[in-house]
Amino acid sequence: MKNRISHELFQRHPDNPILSVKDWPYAANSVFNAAAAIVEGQTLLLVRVEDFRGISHLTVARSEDGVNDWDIDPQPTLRPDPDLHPEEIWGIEDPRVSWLEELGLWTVAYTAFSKGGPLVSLATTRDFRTFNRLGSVMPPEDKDAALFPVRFNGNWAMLHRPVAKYPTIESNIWLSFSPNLKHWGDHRELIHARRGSWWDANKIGLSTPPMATEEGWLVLYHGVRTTASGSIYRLGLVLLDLEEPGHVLRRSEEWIFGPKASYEREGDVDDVVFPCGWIEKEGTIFMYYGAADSCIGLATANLNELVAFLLKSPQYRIEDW
Ligand code: BMA
Repeated sequence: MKNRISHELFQRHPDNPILSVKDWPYAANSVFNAAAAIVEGQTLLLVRVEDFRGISHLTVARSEDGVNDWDIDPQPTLRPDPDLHPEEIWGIEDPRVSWLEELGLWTVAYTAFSKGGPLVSLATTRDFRTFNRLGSVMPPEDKDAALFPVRFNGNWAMLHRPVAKYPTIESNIWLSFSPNLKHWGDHRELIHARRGSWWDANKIGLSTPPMATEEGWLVLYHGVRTTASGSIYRLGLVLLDLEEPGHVLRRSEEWIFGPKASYEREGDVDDVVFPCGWIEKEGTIFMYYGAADSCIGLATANLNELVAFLLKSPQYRIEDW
């Protein structure tokens, strides 16, 4: 199939990169790592924009078809606010959004770059015009967070990625719970980085928010392979139990998407595909990803194919990792 590389399950859009600084209404160094949502029938991206100081903020782009004719806010939509939130001193990055039907609210989980390192912050919004900050919810170093859209046994749930220093430096995905979105606990390690020569050895992180399917929660994550010439960011899939998200059902062995196109291979940070948002329209997944920390690509996949692929993947055994 055209634009599909080897075994990859996602197909690059022929217009890629679909958004870059050329399209931006104000000067910026790079636009990448965007959250995605369907809001009032339009595709909405909450885009990480890096300015010429190296500090990031978030700006909304809207489109009818999610591919073309983006209507981009003329000024930053959500800027870091270090006066009220000192943890945002070095910027806000990599948002993931989830719709909480019960509250009639979107949550935005984002990385606040504090003097102590990156940490997880939360905000809520109804319209992506005004935002209500809940502040920091996880201490550094922790990032790559997103909420599940529903409660489990009365508690909200969040996936996130702290960095462990013991027994070796290792980054795994954790699951935590909260009664009120602000105070989080009952932390447990959920998905482990593999070891050795695997594509997702030693460092993994959540990519997009978990998506409900009949077979379970579909989770897209990134694995970081360290090589002599830098890191390679690639993507894999996990399926979590619908009722018990702390139970991992399946995990892909092979990566399902990785940097291959020139705009993914070369940029401010080479060899990076970094999705923070995906949406589903009539059985098709639209995955929006930062490419080489410089621009935004779109790749699509059939939801049923993703789930079928995962159901053929081995069952997850925590003791293996
Ligand atoms: C990760 C995050 C992302 C970034 C990626 C590649 O650690 O900081 O924002 O896209 O590295 O540089």
